[in-house]
Amino acid sequence: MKCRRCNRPAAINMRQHKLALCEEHYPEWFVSYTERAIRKYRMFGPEDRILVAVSGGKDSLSLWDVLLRLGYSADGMYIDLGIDGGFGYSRLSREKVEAFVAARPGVRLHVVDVAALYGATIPEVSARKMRGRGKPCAVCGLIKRHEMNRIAQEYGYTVLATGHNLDDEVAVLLSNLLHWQTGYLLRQAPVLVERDGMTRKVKPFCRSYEREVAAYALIQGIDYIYEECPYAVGNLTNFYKDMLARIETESPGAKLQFYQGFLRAREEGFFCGEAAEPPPMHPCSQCGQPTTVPGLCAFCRLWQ
Ligand code: Q46
Ligand code: ZN
Ligand code: ZN
Repeated sequence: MKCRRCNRPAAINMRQHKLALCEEHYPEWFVSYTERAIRKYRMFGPEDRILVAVSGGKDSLSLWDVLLRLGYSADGMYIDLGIDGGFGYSRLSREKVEAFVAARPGVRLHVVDVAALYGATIPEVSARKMRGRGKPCAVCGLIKRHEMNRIAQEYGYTVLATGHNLDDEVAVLLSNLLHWQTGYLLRQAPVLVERDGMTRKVKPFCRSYEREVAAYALIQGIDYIYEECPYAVGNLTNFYKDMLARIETESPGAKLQFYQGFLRAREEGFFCGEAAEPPPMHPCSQCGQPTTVPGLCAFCRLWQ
């Protein structure tokens, strides 16, 4: 397989785009493809201050790298969840993020250490709340959302960017459709606009396949943590990803069509009416962050 641009051996063949590119031309294409997604969905502009939520994985570190290459003002934020999993998951992922920053003088990283700040790691607080049953993912998601918005608001960032890729988005979309989670379907979008103390959220890799992001990280020499969070192993999202991968093998481009078709349906008013209106928000009586019910937000109730 030859590179479409220069005829040298291709490093990646993207059947969904009918495009093969070499090690030199692929990163250029990937960066400009991301830039086109940023513009198409009006995610942000050069005047915005962006906070990138980084986990130490390939998606978030590649996103930060791409935004810096494009010249955006982009700082990073890492949340140390205190997860060990027998191999020091949080310690290792934090090391990867810190090495990324050390190699790029002048970039700023915010580190939130959950145990140091609130007195318990994610598995500890979850075990207390769930009385030792189940995975800590619900508690983890709640804490991450709260802390990302808190840092964004406190430091005046106008945009919060996450590294969700197309494979993540279609797995969530399939799950939401299978269960007809209309509330979640309404909120699944490349951009969630800012409102009432909530910073705008964007997903610049929402049209990029996971293997495209992995190829970018590899070619650019971005060192990331290969292991997944130990609590992600065997979860339903990974099951949906496997199913969608089988469909994609038979029908290249199926994931992209599925996602873009969904976004078009939204634009054309497929999801409309009262349910499309987000519920009113109230400031939490303790931390001040927006919450749908007056009084304490779910985060403050958790630690109480
Ligand atoms: S929610 Fe669950 Fe993830 Fe938190 S505990 Fe790990 S798998 S990191 S996206
Ligand atoms: Zn080439
Ligand atoms: Zn609160």
